Amino acid sequence: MARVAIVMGSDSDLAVMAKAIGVLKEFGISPEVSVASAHRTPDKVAQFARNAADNGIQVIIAGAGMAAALPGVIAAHTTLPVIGVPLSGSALHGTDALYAMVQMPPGIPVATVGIDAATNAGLLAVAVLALNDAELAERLCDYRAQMAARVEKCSEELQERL
Ligand code: RP5
Repeated sequence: MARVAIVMGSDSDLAVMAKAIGVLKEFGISPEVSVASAHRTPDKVAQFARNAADNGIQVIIAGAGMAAALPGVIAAHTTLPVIGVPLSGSALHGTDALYAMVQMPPGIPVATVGIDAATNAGLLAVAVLALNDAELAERLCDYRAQMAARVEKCSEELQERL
């Protein structure tokens, strides 16, 4: 049973949202992935969100572009944590989606990551799950340590090149 659900407003969002799928898989988490639109398929979105907790979902990642209502509408129908990924493929380069997601009214929060920052959305979902999963928490610490080691290596190599 999937613990994380990834929803995107269109299949045109997949290229970016694949980064969230990829990082979750690095942690051994297979997300449930679907396309649903707050504007084009509103009933599907509401039904998905209302049933998500009963279906074993613990965190929802929702990516959308333009007037990106998707994560907010999902959050309106569930108390599960919702992570929003604003996507850039619009005339406003994702600032429209960013504002739509981050400016939620008090009471219905969406944890909004940066424009196209689907990797961070995946990592935030891992962090939420890690609260009740010691093995995952350890893997998250290892991930951070590896990242720090890569930065150190880059720094040393840069110094050698100068
Ligand atoms: C949004 O409109 C989707 O999330 C997508 O980012 C954007 C364009 O969708 P398509 O016209 O490519 O289906 O709802």
